[in-house]
Amino acid sequence: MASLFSRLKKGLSRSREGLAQLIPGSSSDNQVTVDWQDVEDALIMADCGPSLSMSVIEKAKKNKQKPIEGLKQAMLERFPESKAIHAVDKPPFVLLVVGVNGTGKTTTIGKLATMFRQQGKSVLVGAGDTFRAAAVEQLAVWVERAGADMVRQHEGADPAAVAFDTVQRGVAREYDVVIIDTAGRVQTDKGLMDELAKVRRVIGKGLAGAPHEVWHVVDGGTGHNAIVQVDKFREVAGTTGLIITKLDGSAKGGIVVQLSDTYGLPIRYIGVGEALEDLMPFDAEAFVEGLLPETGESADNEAS
Ligand SMILES: Nc1nc2c(ncn2[C@@H]2O[C@H](COP(=O)(O)OP(=O)(O)O)[C@@H](O)[C@H]2O)c(=O)[nH]1
Ligand SMILES: [Mg+2]
Repeated sequence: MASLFSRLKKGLSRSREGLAQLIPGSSSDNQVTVDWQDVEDALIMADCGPSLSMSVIEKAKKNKQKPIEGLKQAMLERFPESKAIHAVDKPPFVLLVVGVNGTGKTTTIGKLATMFRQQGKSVLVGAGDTFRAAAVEQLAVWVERAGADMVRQHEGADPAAVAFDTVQRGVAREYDVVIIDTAGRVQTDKGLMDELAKVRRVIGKGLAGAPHEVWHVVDGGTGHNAIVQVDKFREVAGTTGLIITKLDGSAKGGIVVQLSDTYGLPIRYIGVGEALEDLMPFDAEAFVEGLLPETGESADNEAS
């Protein structure tokens, strides 16, 4: 876990280092002068969004701690209270994974399947991205590595039919966890979004009350468009949680705070790399620690 956190920190380093120049965290007194306008601009550049950045700064200014502590606290308050993942009385737990193309859905499903297998659970994955044969093959590789099983049909098959089959088999064979992959789609494509609504509906016909969770995978580097995507998918697919990927890369990170603040949706996991183990359960405190400069860390000793 320590190494995953260091990957996150590395990914967020640009934002953090920029902020470290502006907030002299090492200064032990709380009278130190901070140009809050500059800090606000830096938060906006880190994708925190103008209105969130403004209100966080207002709050931080009033906090009576060291500026950096005040800012951390103000930011932490923007995350919804943690909410347990829907527990099922009787397996399978059915998870639907949605999001636009290339955000990391299939990779994340491989990571999740691995995690569930490590917890000793049986896992069945439905290859709901039937548009390209390559997509099914990619998923098959992950599923095999994870030691999970998969339901697939021919290329071009109806994704709703695949989802239905997967859930039915998951129930019949008493799997602990069923995960349904879907094809990427842009939120503006009505036909594809309608199809996603159908996938969701049909899953409920396979098992009443399913899907128990719908996780929207968002690329952490998407910027403001992520806000629009989350809104649209929420409406069509009934999103219950978010996964933000690629936070090891050039992501600015503030989008994580903005998304959870805007929709009050829990962030379940974050992706910090392409390998099976590069998935971290989301922890708001650890995240804010990674995004903002360390207490006691000044612009000078950050330079190394
Ligand atoms: N650096 C990095 N790359 C990722 C992460 N998650 C996924 N990817 C990469 O993003 C690309 C698209 O992933 P894929 O799972 O096929 O996306 P999908 O179209 O949503 O299913 C692949 O090259 C993945 O290796 C992550 O957390 N970090
Ligand atoms: Mg995919």
